[in-house]
Amino acid sequence: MQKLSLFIVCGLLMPKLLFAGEFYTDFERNFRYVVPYKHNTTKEAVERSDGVLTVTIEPGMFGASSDRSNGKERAELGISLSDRDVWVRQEFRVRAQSGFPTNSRVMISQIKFSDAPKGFGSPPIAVYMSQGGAVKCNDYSSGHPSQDHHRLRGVRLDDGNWHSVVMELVISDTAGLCRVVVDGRTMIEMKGIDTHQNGKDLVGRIGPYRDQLSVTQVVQFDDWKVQSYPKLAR
Ligand SMILES: [Ca+2]
Repeated sequence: MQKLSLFIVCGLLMPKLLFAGEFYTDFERNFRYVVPYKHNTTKEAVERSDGVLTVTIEPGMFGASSDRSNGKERAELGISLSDRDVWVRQEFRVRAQSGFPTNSRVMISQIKFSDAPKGFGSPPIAVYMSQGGAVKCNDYSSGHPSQDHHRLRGVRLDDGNWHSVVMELVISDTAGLCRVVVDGRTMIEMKGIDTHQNGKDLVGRIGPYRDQLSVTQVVQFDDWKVQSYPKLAR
């Protein structure tokens, strides 16, 4: 509570310096999101009913201009975050409905800067439903993305049950943090790293992004929450 009070006071004193934001939907009603690429495959892929978001990704859903030539397909939803924010948290519940298991790469969530410099396209944090579930953190300190990417242990994200995912990121050139917690267990954690992708707009994203496949995959989401706060407030 003390930290919260401090934050509110700081927010009043320095509203331009200290931006804080929070987005939440339980998918019971319509909500606003951004499509963080050119062609709106998302509109075609998403359906909201019974308080759950269902995303159906089909062959040929090329979202970004380069997807067709790069052999990628996607149907993502994004929440824009202030680039002044240094601490970002994205959480949701997710379950596989069909098209799994697969070893072909299927990302289901990432936090990413748009327009990152060439060679910096790999996001600082990502979660996959392929390989039974996997996580990734990137450290850019060497001048290129250096990743720790590994499969989840002790849980399968693609087993058809609901799973909770919490992604935390501190954006920093030297003191960054990347952490993913699944069903209450920390699956990856990197501290003191360079998480700054040096792009333009920071966006929290859910929805499949995959290497091109000939099968349809269905993934459901619920309780999507995105928060961003200045590090000082924590
Ligand atoms: Ca719900």
